[in-house]
Amino acid sequence: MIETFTHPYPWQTIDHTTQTTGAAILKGALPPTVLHSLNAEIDPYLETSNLGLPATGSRDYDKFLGHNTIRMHGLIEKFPSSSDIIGDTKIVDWANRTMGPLAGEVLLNAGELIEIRPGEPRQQAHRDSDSWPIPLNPHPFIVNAIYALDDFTEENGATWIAPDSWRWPKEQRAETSDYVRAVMKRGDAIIFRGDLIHRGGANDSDKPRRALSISYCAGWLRTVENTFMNHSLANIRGQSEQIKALLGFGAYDGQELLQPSHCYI
Ligand SMILES: O=C(O)CCC(=O)C(=O)O
Ligand SMILES: [Fe+2]
Repeated sequence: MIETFTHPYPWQTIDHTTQTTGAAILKGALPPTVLHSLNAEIDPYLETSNLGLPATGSRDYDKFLGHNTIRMHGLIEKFPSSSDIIGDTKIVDWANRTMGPLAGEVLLNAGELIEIRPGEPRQQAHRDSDSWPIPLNPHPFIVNAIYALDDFTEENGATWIAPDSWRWPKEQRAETSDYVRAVMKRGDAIIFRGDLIHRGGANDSDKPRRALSISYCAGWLRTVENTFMNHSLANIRGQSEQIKALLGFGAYDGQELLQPSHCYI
């Protein structure tokens, strides 16, 4: 079971849980109004745009991303309601505390819409920290928040999570019995260390499973999403200082959290 927390969130306990077993579910992480407006922005976009099906040039990476899975970045530009989620102070503060000893300043690693469509098999098990060739560490250098925009069920692809697996040797694989499933109501979120083994589930239902995956990483890492190129300057200029800093529009001093005055646009 993944420890589950309700409002008002007891952050000291949540910090301890995510630091140790590695994951926690936050009930009602998204206010209903935000959930509603975000889905209302995504629906027409998916109907009218080129669906973001993978064509990376690597057959293995495309398989990892999923041939029946919509993935989109540049969320702030595409879906205005996503900026409140990406810049949500309580989650960004949690990311800072969790990675603090390693991270200095924290960046948005990737803001991703992940819509697993019917027929998608379960994803390859991985750690999000595998993006970089860095040994596992007592403190993570990436953390993730996956927000359920649809109910997550075992049938429609609720995320598989292997608690404690960040402590394992890097090459140790997770057995089926090592996993728990992030069954959640829409609006809930699972927050976890990015060095925890996990994977998206198979969607054996007849409806999509929609989520936002918002990951934050240490400021000294090369982010998976190229946030500079994925957002227009005109849009970024209108965003909060917190968002500008998270997207990397600031000087990196290696120690302190970026103060708003340091942002250079
Ligand atoms: O969609 C999910 O539940 C998890 C996806 C994931 O872990 C990933 O793509 O890195
Ligand atoms: Fe992942």
